[in-house]
Amino acid sequence: MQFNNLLCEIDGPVAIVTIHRPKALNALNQETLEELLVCFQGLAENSLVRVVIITGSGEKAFVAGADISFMENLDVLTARKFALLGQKALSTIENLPQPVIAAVNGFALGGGCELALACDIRLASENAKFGQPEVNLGVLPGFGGTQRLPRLIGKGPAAELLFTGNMIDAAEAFRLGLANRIVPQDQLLPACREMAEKIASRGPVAVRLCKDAVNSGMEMDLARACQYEADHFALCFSSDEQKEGMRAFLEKRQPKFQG
Ligand code: DAK
Repeated sequence: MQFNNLLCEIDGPVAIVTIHRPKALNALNQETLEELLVCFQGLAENSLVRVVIITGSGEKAFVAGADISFMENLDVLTARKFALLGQKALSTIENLPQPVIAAVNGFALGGGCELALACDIRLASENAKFGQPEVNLGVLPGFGGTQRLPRLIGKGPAAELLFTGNMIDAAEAFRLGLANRIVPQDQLLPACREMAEKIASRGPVAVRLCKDAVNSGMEMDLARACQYEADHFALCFSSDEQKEGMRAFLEKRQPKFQG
């Protein structure tokens, strides 16, 4: 797939999507969001891709936010259209059948932090900085940040970040549960790739069902969510994957999953 603001490489079972607008610290304008949407819609249909990593170009920024020069002169209707486009792109990433790992390699601010929040797992470089500075610009987050951040780190810590617009470093993001892990900058992509390859080696149907159970279950009460999990668990027994996984364990060998 060829894009103006994205690079998408597929290497075996892992796809790496790089947002590439280095002059604007990879800020998200309309074209970049449209490309992200098309790119992830394509990856959703590619059954050979088992895990996706998303990162930003360069060593300074993951994504420094929605593009402020693009947003400055939006009117009410185009602002709403822009917010809906961003939300659609991010919900396509969140609901991608395959797991998505954010390699947060620098500033993840505003729409950039919201993009990282739409991913399943976030690994941060030591120089990463997270924040929702929209209130400094006289707006609130428009790509789901007011909803995903409290769900991930809890209402109080999310409210503090959202209302103050404070930027936090990788250590604080890790303490809050916003980053799963911190790694040196030069180890970030290798660490993401290692995690991606480990996930890709597991039962692909089980991983997809697991992701759906986590995401869908978070929106249900516990009883319904456990029922949903039980239905997904039962579904695994219709697959060759379950037979191969359990047979391999009993035969004391590594499973060979076909997907
Ligand atoms: N948009 C556009 N350009 C940006 C940018 C951004 N978000 N962030 C940085 N740049 C550009 C800078 O303008 C600069 O361009 P030139 O001057 O070289 O042409 C270049 O990237 C390098 O940036 P700096 O010179 O500022 O670099 P520094 O190292 O000094 O500072 C920084 C790095 C990340 C701390 C700083 O650039 C910064 O504060 N950037 C803005 C961060 C920010 O406020 N992000 C949140 C954006 S607001 C909604 C839809 C969406 C949203 C809200 C509502 N609706 C439609 C309702 C989402 C909003 C946001 O994400």
